[in-house]
Amino acid sequence: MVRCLALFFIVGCVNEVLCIQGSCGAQSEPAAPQGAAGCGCENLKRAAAMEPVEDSTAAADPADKYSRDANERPPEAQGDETKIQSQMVLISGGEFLMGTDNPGIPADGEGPQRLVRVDSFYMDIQEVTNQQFQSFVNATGYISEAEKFGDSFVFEGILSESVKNQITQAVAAAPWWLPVKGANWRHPDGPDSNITDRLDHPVLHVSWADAVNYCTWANRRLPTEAEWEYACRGGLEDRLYPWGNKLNPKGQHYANLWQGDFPNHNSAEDGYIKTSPVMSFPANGFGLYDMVGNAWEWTSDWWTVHHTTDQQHNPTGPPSGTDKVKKGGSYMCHKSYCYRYRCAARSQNTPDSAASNLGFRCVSQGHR
Ligand SMILES: *[C@@H]1O[C@H](CO)[C@@H](O)[C@H](O)[C@H]1NC(C)=O
Ligand SMILES: *[C@@H]1O[C@H](CO)[C@@H](O)[C@H](O)[C@H]1NC(C)=O
Ligand SMILES: [Ca+2]
Ligand SMILES: [Ca+2]
Repeated sequence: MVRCLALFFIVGCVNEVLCIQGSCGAQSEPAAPQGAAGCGCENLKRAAAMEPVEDSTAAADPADKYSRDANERPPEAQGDETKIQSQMVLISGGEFLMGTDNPGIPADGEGPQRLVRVDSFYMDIQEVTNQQFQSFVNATGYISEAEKFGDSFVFEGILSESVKNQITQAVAAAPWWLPVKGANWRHPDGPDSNITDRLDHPVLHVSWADAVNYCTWANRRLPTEAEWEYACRGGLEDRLYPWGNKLNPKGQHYANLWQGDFPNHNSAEDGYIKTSPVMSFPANGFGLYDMVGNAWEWTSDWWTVHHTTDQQHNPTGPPSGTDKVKKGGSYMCHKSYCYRYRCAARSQNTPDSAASNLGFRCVSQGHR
């Protein structure tokens, strides 16, 4: 642990011990064709010893401090917020095959395929944007966990040279991730960046608690993994992607992913090197945008790689754990390192971690 704690972060992978030895990708999944299946582009976690210093109760009990009740505002202000909330679409409940028997990354617990039933719910058609998160922060004074910690993970490729030059130590196992002081949702590419020209992009650098607090404030909640995956599939059965099995049908891009050689060259054939404005690519059969790609999305489930094949109804994952499930992959995902832009794919982060490719969307039981 010592070496990683010195960085204040470790790069987590399926086997934490290997990460600490600084070679998680190569050792954790020697048989996987995707090489760094355990770490790839994604699994970041804060060292357990590092806790935010103030106001940890806010994260523990989101319903309390950041609920609408606790933040009464004049009706006209509430009207503005309602306008700025994402449109939602009804996802009619039903049965579906969750997971896959042909896992792209077996170590992630993508299988076995299993019959799952979910009740109807409403889902944001888009990832929560910077502007939406800003309206929440303006209304509540919420301070995100990355702001409390004072730093967050930023992909090296989007940092300015001046910021990069100030960072002497990268993470050995995944040198493209740098812990950057002053990186947070307001400064997604590091302290010298801002969100003024990307208010309609997904909010980034949000921890799991930040996401829960936002959804709670909006009278919504995070989706369970089962709800998220059911929604991702858009009514198709046993397909890789929300739109089918071909990554680029008719040569078209259906998601903001990485083209080129990860991590050195991003050819941006899909039009975007970093995040894209939400809804820049076609919706799936349920009218949902960017379910794969653009930003990873937090779910409410704790992480496990072991799943029952008994039929489940509204499964919510294990009762406890150390990591939360995230779904969908991001603009950094390429098949060579992160074949996780599939509906069955999954990955995890400690709830307090944040990064320049991780966001969320909300769901609710009732229409708004
Ligand atoms: C939040 O407040 C800032 C500062 O007053 C303002 O510039 C911004 O437009 C507000 N954002 C939203 C979404 O209301
Ligand atoms: C935001 O960043 C842009 C360049 O990306 C810069 O031109 C602008 O001045 C910045 N705005 C603020 C308020 O810092
Ligand atoms: Ca892209
Ligand atoms: Ca997404």
